[in-house]
Amino acid sequence: MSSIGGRVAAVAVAVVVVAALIGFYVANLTSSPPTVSAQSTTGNTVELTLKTEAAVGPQGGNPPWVSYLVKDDQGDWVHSTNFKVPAHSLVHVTVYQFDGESGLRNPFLSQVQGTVGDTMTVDGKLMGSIPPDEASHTFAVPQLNLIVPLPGVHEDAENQCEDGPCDLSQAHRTITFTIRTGEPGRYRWQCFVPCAAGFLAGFGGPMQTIGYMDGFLEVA
Ligand SMILES: [Cu+2]
Repeated sequence: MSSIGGRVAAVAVAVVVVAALIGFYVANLTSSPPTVSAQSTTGNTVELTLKTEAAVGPQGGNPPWVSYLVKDDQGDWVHSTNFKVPAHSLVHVTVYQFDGESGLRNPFLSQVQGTVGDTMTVDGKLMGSIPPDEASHTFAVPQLNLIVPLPGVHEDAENQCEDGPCDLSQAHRTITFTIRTGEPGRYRWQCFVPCAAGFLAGFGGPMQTIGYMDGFLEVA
C-alpha cells in the first residue's frame, strides 16, 4: 500500500464501507413494525390485547430479546409495538405477562397512574401498585401520564415460557386496565424496567428498539 494508487484505492473502499453503514443505519431507523389496531367491541370501547415474552424466539429478528407482542383482529400474535386506538374512547387493555421479575430502579413507577380509577387488575385482583422488585415491565406513556407496572411471573412458578411463542397454558400473570383516550396524536410508549438481559445496566438492545420494549400509541 505504499503507492499513491494503493492509498487512493484504500480510501475509496473505506468511503464505500462507511456510506453503506450509514445507509444501513438510516434504513434501520426509519423502518418500523406494522401498526395493529385495537379491536372494537361495543359502543366506544375497544380491546387491546398484548403479551410479553422473555425471549421472542422465531417471531422476531433478535430471537433472544425480550419483547412485547400484540394480537390482531384475526386473533394472531404480531411482533409489533405500534398500536392504533380511537380518540375519545375507552381502551380496555389486557396484558399476558410471561416474563419474570426484574425490578424497578425507581419505586415511583410501581404505582398505577393514568388508568381509569388509577387501578389495574392482576390475576383478577384490583391493585393500585405493586412491590417495585416484582416489576417485570411497564406499559407507560409519559406524555399521557400513564404508568402501569406489570408484575412478573414468580421465580419458582412451574412451566415457565423461556422462548416464545408463549401460550396461555404456560405460567403467566394477567393484567387488565382501562385508559380513556383524548385528542388524536402519536404518543410514544415504553417500558421503564431495566429488562434487557445481557446489556449494559439492562437498558440496551430491546429497551431502545421499537418493536420490543418501546413503540407508539396512535390515537386517531
Ligand atoms: Cu421491559
